[in-house]
Amino acid sequence: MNLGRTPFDISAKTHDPNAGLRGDYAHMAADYTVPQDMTRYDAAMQDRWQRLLSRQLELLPGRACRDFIEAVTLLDMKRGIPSLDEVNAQLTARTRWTLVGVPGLLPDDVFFTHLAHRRFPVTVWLREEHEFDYIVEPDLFHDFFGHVPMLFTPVYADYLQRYGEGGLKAAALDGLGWLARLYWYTIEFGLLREDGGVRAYGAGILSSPKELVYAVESPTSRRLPFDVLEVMRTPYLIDDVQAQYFVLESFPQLLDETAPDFAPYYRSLDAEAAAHA
Ligand code: HBI
Ligand code: FE
Repeated sequence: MNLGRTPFDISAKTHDPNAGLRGDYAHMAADYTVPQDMTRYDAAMQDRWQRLLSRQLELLPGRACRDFIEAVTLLDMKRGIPSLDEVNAQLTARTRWTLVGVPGLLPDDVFFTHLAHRRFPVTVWLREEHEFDYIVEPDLFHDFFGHVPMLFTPVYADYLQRYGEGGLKAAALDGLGWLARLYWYTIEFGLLREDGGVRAYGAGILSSPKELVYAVESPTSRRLPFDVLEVMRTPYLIDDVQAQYFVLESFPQLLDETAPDFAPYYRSLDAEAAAHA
């Protein structure tokens, strides 16, 4: 059952899959990649990058998971807007992932294909000043600061490739809506039990000043034990803090619980949804 738009289902916007998106899709390669032109980041953008970065770095201790903080230290993003090629030298050696520049959101099948080949798409443009606190589409800061550090964790890196492979299968089983929820509640808004508390590993949480505090510390945020089927049953909000979060006991749990083939999950979820229709 298609539950409607996945958060970034750009093909749903118009017949032209890239209409209404702000990136420059005119000069991309067949796989939607574009070169990252470091000369286009002017002084204002570099300054904005430093302010976005400083604000998040201050919030990380006690809220971001250990692996994320270790990778952020290694990446040393205060040197300025990172060059994907430079980071690839470290990343590829560590987990065989490669960062590729993209103009922005990609059609699901293109996105999944990159992940399935251990290529992470990173948006090459940075948000405008008026979007400092909130941006609808993922920009360079969300993608790089939020997503890239976790790619240095082998188990997470394997899960992300598995997710891409699963996405290509889900498309054939009409299970994209269910699978998008797994993406949302792990890769974007996942929490991990660590050091007797809860820490964030999801990019959407880690790149948001408000949500990083809310998800990890707020007494009103609901934190549920991670369960794949329960995650797939749970709709999500795109433009507000989440009504609930799912907490992993460990990263290996993520890999183990998503090892089975999801086709039976999709069938039972479709049946449940039909029964409640
Ligand atoms: N494209 N560049 C980019 N980044 C994403 O995070 C992304 C995407 N396309 C589709 C998508 N995410 C979601 O639909 C996932 O559920 C696949
Ligand atoms: Fe993201």
